[in-house]
Amino acid sequence: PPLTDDTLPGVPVADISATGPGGAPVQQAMDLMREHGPVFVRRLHGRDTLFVGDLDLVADLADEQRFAKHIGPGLENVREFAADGLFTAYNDEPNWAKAHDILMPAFALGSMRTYHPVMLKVARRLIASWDRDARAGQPVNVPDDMTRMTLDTIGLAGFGYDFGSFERAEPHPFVESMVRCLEWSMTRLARVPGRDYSEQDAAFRDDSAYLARVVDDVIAARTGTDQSAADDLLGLMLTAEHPADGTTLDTANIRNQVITFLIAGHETTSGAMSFALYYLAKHPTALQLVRREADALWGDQADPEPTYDEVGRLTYTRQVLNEALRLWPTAAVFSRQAREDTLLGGRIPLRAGQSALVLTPMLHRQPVWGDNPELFDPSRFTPEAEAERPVHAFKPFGTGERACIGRQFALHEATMLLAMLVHRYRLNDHADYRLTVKETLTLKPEGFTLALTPRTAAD
Ligand code: MNH
Repeated sequence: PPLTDDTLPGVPVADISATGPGGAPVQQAMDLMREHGPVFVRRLHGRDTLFVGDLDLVADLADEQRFAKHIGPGLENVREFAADGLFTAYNDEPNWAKAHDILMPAFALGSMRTYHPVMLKVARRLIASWDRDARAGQPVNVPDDMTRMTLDTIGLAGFGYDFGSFERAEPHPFVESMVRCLEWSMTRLARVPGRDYSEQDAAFRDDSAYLARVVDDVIAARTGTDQSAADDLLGLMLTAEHPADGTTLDTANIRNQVITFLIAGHETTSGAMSFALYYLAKHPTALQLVRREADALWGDQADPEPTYDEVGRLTYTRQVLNEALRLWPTAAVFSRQAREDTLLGGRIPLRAGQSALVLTPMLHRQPVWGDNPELFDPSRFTPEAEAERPVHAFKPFGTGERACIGRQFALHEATMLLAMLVHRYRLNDHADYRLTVKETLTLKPEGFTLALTPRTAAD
């Protein structure tokens, strides 16, 4: 039964049926939370969603004994094209634990050494493209190019497959189909009962069939070759045996995992790098500090060759990325469900199976972040500041055993690229850009462009 006022004493209800969630449901929920406080129920055509941003309540939801990941309506929609891949698998679906156990070693910090050369190679593609644009006096579209870069990186590093995104004027069709699938997943949540959506659904089925075809190509390019056992993600998926029972992943599940990694592995990371560049373009002091850090490693080398260990020394650059992920965590919500009847925060009664949606951007603006949470300030992420802050105050990668498996991958790729770009270019905010955040399940700064000039020795 839907939640009602009575079942959640003291929790305000915001009914949005008149307007619907619109094209920016995350930002709408942020506004509602500013209005109603850090826990509220959003009601849409009689369907209720409990939104939580309050630190103590989120800390409670992070208790793995009492709560677990919930596949809510949004992820049920994503399941239509990612099925039992890691991101959308149910907790008790055997393929979740199996794939998790098989793939975890590929995401341990040490494995990033293996991916480093590929990440660098793709970073150089981006730089070659930006050099051409800079010479032509042509501004660059930041989120588009970040997406080219992250898609090529996960394709090559994970699956030995080259999307060649920088050789295309338009995004790779895989990206366009994927974005439409994500948009379908999001807008399907806003449907008005009784209306006809068969056209949208037919277009969605075409797109998801296309994603599956691309992925079958990616897999076919590898099976039966001497590369099938290569030590990347696809190699593990095709050959690694589960430590407990010696079985391998089945073919259908491998396809679902490849779709999952191609999507999860690039959308969120490209958004995070785009927001970080946006803040750097607007904050000269932070930019200066990143530049100093990069210059300390690479001086005036025209084409530095960052090493794996150097990326670990880019600590301020990493702080910038964390601060961008604080203000705009690019996967902005995650859902938790009660394992048993319980009292959330000791006061909100939830029955077994009932769920709550953590609204991460608002968690990241709670009083624990000080009295000016909207201010971009990377010094919030010095080791000293982090040691003093409650652990659950920062959750851009989710929580518990279903937290992001690709976190180190994303952070390594993004930290290296940001430092390389700041080392090489002056970032001119030529259009005096005003932030508008585009939502397609993930978040991006829409239409953000920069004009670049190569740095000279005097800069
Ligand atoms: Mn990622 C889960 C955010 C980069 C692959 N990711 C999650 C979750 C969040 C998240 C939040 C948890 C969702 C939930 O609880 O329902 N991920 C991010 C962000 C970035 C990111 C903000 C970049 C910045 N993610 C990546 C990269 C990869 C990846 C890169 C792969 C290379 N993420 C995953 C997978 C899961 C996940 C796979 C699901 C893990 C599981 O449930 O076992």
